[in-house]
Amino acid sequence: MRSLSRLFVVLLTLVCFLNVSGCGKKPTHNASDGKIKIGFLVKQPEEQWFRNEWRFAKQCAEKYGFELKTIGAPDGEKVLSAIDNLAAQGAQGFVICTPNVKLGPSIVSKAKANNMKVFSVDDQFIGSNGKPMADVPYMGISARAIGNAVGRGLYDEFKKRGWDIKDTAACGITYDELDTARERTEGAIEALVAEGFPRDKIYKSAERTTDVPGANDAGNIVLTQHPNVKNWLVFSMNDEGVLGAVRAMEQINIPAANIIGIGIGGSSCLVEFQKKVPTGFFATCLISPKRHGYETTEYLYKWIKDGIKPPMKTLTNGILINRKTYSKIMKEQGLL
Ligand code: FCA
Repeated sequence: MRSLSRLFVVLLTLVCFLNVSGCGKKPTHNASDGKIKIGFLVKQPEEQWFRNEWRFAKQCAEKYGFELKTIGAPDGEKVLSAIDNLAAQGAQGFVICTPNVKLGPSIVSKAKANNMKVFSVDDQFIGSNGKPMADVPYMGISARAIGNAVGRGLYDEFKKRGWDIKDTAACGITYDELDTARERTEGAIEALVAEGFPRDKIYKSAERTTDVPGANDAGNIVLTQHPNVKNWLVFSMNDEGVLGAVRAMEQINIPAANIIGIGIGGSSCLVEFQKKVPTGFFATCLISPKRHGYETTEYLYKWIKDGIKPPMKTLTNGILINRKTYSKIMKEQGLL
C-alpha cells in the first residue's frame, strides 16, 4: 500500500514538473532555438509591390540577424495554415497583408492561440462589428490624400493638354469592398470634381481582381459603353488597375497621347517609364515599399525582442512621379 502511494507521489511530481517545464504546451517566445523568427505574409506574391516589401523586410532581417520567412497567402485557408506552420517552426510573430480583411478576427485568434504577435500592413483588418480592428498595429497609405493627389494630377495634365471637355471622360477602376482601395478612388474623384471636372463624366467600373487582367476587363466595359470618348483620364487603386485600363484602350487603338493614366504604387509601372515611346501610363503616386516592408518588420522585431509596443496606426504618404522625374526621386528613396 505504502509503495503504491509512493509511486503515486512520484508520478504526480513528474506530471507537475513536466507542466512547469512547459512540456506539451504551445511554443512560447523563448521555446525555439533562441533565434527570433518572423513571417511576412502577402496576399499577392506575384505583384511587384509585395516583392519589394519582402526585399526590404529581408534587409531588416539581415541588419538585426533574425530569420524571416516570406509566404504568399492568396486565400484564407493558406493564411491559417501558414500561421500554424510558422508556429511549428517557432516563429514569434508575423507581418501580414491579408487576402481578405474580414479574416482579421480569425488571424488574431490563431496568432493568440500560438502565442504570436501580429502586425498588419497595407490592408487593415475588419472586425466582426464591421469596423477596422484598431487593436492590431497597422501600417497603410494615406489613401484619401493620395487619391486626391492623383485626381489633381489628372486635372493638371488635362488642362495642360488643352483637351476639350466635350471629347473627354475619366475612367475609374474601383474595388470598393476594400477600404484603402475605395478611399483612394473616391479621393481621386473628390479632387477631380473639386477642380471642376464634371462628375457625370467620371465612369466607374468595378474590377473583380486587383491585378492587370481584372482591370483590363473592367476597363473594356467602360470603353464599350462610351465608344465616342476621344480623350481619357484613368485612375484606380494601384498601378495594376491603371495599367489594365490603359492596355484596354491601346487594344482598341486609342493613341497614347489621348490617355492620361495616373497610378498608385511605383513598382509595376517602372517598365512603362522605361519604354522609349511614352504610353498612356503618364504618372504614378509613388508610395514606399521600404517603409511598409522594412519598418513594419523592424517594429515587430523590437516588439518581440524588447517588448516595445509599435504604434497602432502609421499612415505613409506618396509623391507624384512621371517618366521625367521618376529616376531621380526613386534613386533618392533607394528604390532604383
Ligand atoms: C493594397 C494594394 C497594393 C498596394 C498596397 C499598398 O494592398 O492591393 O497594390 O497598393 O495596398
